[in-house]
Amino acid sequence: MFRIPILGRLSFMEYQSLVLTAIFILVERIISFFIFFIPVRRISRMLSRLTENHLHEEEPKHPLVEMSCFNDMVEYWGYAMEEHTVVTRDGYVLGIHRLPGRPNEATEGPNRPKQPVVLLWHGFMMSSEVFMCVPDKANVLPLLLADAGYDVWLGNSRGNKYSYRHLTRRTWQNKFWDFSLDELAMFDVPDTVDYILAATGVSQLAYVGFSQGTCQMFCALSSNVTLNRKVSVFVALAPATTPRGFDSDVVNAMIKTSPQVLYLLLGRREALTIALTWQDLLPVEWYVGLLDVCLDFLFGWKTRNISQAAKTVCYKHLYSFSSVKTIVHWMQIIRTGKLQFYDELPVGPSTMLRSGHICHRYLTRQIQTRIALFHGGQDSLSSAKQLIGKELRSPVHIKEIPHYEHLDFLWADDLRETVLNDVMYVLKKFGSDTGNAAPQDDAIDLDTPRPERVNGQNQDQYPVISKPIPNDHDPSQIDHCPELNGTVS
Ligand SMILES: *[C@@H]1O[C@H](CO)[C@@H](O)[C@H](O)[C@H]1NC(C)=O
Ligand SMILES: *[C@@H]1O[C@H](CO)[C@@H](O)[C@H](O)[C@H]1NC(C)=O
Ligand SMILES: CC(=O)N[C@H]1CO[C@H](CO)[C@@H](O)[C@@H]1O
Repeated sequence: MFRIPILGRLSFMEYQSLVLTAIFILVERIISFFIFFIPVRRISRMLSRLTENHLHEEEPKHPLVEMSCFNDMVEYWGYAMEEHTVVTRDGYVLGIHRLPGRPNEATEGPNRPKQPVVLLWHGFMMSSEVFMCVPDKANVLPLLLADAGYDVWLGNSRGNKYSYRHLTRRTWQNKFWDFSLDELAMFDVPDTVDYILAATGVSQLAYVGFSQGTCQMFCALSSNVTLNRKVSVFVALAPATTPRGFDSDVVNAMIKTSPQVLYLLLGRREALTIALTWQDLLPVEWYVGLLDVCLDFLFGWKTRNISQAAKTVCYKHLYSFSSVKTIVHWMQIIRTGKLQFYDELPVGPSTMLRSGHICHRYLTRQIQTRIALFHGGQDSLSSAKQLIGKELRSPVHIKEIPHYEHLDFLWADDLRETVLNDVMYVLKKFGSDTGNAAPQDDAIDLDTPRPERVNGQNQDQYPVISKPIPNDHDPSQIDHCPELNGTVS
């Protein structure tokens, strides 16, 4: 059969879908080119009026719908916030956010008590907004944590809305976007952790990641021994390390192609900026509908557990910039089924080259930090099964929510009862051994029936634990990996 050099690994069917994808992307490029010249706001308003005629009794919109940045959202809830900049060792300038405490609480001055610190990190092509934009206050994790007495920090990966800067590279240059998951794990995560520890004066922090936010931490912890000592507990929401792929055949065909083809289709810089154009152009109801269709097409998610009201607010905060190289890296991971470094070798028919080539893996079994996993039964991207099975040593807490898909871990209506209460419990139990402070007991008000307190020792009777927690992370139960012997005390 006739085979084309780079696309040689594709069957004719896959080749067809790839061509369709190319045409689709080309058409989008053309549309966005023209949209660039026309007044987007006017068209958007026109379209809105069109839809309003259809919806007679329109509900008043939540004020958060109109807010386009993190600061406004925090202000809306009446909390204090700070902005900090982390300069990574390779020169990227990351904008990170901090909620230092409860509303109207004195957060300045030398008398400020040391609080336990928690760092939240968003997923792929997102920003820290995804944690803040939830319209139902009971489900806003940063606020819950701030109320409970934590010093809450939110990270932003390089290239996204809040980290769109580099000391010397410019965002229109290809080299600005020359980063994959490796750089997130090697620079963004450890450098942010170091910055926060220096700023707060504590020796350890707790980390809560969502999706790619978990993947980058798994990579960082398995390749950096020092970091293991600086993270007290790592809470992984919807962990994704080796996702099994997409629902759509077109996209699966893209996975099989070589990086060259993806770079050809998507360019070498920011990925899918078109999403922002659609977001500005379409009335919010249409945009929500469009995104629902896309999520169903790509991943088979039905998003039934996220209310329409939550979608109207949250979907507007779903997309932020990332690099095409990160997409390519994810595709490589999906194709090989292994959590590995970005593979620089062009994958082609040249099997000769491959025998002399190995792609390094991130060995998650080496991780010493305590890990808690929260995963969904309906989540097509979840890698919890592999992680629990053999990729991790005993996690300290595992909970499966059978009806949850990926995004439910951010925005589901019953998030508080199913996930957040448990997260608070895990953080309280494992996340505060800073040697300096523990969250004040009375401050944690979870609206759930709490067991009677006996001499202040009630922690172990807390409700809703799906798997018994092994008695504090006992190091003797761990089979030490030879590489790490003696390095971690
Ligand atoms: C490992 O992590 C530590 C702590 O965050 C950081 O200071 C150090 O630079 C990292 N090392 C490497 C090689 O990335
Ligand atoms: C690693 O440490 C364990 C326990 O301290 C010890 O039994 C084992 O022999 C060590 N392995 C190596 C390769 O040093
Ligand atoms: C409350 C609610 O709508 N729950 C739904 C969550 O999603 C599952 C399937 O994905 C549905 O069966 C539930 O009804």
